[in-house]
Amino acid sequence: MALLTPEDLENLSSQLEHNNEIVKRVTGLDIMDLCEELYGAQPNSERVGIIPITAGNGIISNFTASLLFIVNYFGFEGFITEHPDVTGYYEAVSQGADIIMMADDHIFTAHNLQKGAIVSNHVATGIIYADIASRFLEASSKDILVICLGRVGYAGACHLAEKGFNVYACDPNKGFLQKAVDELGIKTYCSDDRKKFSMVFEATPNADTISEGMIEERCLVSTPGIPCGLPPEIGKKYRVDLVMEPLVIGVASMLYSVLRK
Ligand code: PYL
Ligand code: MG
Repeated sequence: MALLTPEDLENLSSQLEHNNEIVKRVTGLDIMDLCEELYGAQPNSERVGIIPITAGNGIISNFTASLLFIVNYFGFEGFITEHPDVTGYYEAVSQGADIIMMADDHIFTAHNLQKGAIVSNHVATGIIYADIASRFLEASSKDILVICLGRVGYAGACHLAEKGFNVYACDPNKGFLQKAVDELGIKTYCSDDRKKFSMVFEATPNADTISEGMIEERCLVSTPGIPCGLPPEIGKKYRVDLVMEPLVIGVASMLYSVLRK
């Protein structure tokens, strides 16, 4: 998994405000309302213990501070433990954390100690970015394109299939694609189909994965991907709205997701 860099997390607040305006305009809901509708739950100042983890590549300098900003923005009561790792876990639970958040290089998780609910950033991010794409008010049909079926993309495709959308997907890994066809009933998309979409959920760690042949003149692209899969010149040539930021939307989804059992 590609790791965040401190540069990715700079001016998170302005990235949040920018994306919140777009989400509100293209779906009719801001991120907070969308999370409430998606998960049927509202925060109530639950205490969230954020634990720095030194495993693997170690601490990302502004990662836990970014989580603290996000947790408090969405109406929880966050705190960062003084110590990392196991000592930090003990500290968080001792200080009455309802929810624990921590990340090594493979899994970033939120665990509600009271409800027993647990979620990974991959799943929560896939679900919410796919859900944002599917709520495009100007969509021309219920056809939606999912680009890449990794841990994030597959979770999003699963959510969209459950919501009854006509999910088309592409992935270089034919095994991933076949699994999604067999398990989710999605359709495979290939560029020579010449089919165009007004809703695209992109979940790849690559740039320029979205080509002109894929999108309608008016289109919503929703992606947690770093770097951005939408080439800037295509975004300008067509009336494309882009919802993309590195961490906030995925973390909001994690937090709301564990409010229920
Ligand atoms: C959660 C992000 C989204 C994309 N890649 C994931 C990532 O960068 N994971 C690594 C997070 C490491 C955090 C470090 C710390 O500061 O506690 N262990
Ligand atoms: Mg995000």
